[in-house]
Amino acid sequence: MRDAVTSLIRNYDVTGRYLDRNAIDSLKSYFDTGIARVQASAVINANAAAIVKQAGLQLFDELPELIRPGGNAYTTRRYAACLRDLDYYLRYATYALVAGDTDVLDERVLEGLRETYNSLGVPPGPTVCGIQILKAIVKETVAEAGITNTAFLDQPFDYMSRELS
Ligand code: CYC
Repeated sequence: MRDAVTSLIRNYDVTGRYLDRNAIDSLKSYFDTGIARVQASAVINANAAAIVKQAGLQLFDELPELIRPGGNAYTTRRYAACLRDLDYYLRYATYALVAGDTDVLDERVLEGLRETYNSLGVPPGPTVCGIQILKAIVKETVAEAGITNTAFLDQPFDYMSRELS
């Protein structure tokens, strides 16, 4: 599992280079957002249950066919699996936010997930919709907590969305 610093060092080490201007700029931007990343993850952590609950309500409100007979989230077991998946996405997003790197998402969330979803008929479009709803609620919640300069919040959610599309 890599973070912004170990990823960068690995890239430079492979080619035996000293850290150049680009490296310094990218390290600087990571460290400059460091405190805000930690604060945002603390806010998400404190509100995780409410964020997941609201995201689920909004998802099923926008796509009610998911919870009707024949929908992939129909039956309480599958409804619960869907909320659990949203909770996974949120929790791993906080790890990626603090790490400043999406490697943890590849390794722990996305590896093999598309195949699993395919075999269970979990629809990718609505899953991506759920991840984007989570992102919007997270941005709102973090902004309400008074944390500014939070452009970095999009990355893990958009990355998971892209990989599942
Ligand atoms: C199922 N979601 C699953 C399964 C896995 C994951 C492995 C199959 C096994 C199980 O049911 O537990 C996902 N597991 C993960 C992830 C990790 C992991 C991401 C990384 C930590 O360990 N259905 C919908 C919605 C969507 C949904 C669009 C919610 C956003 O219609 C999710 N996932 C969903 C559902 C199932 C599922 C309904 C159960 C499908 C079934 O068993 O028929």
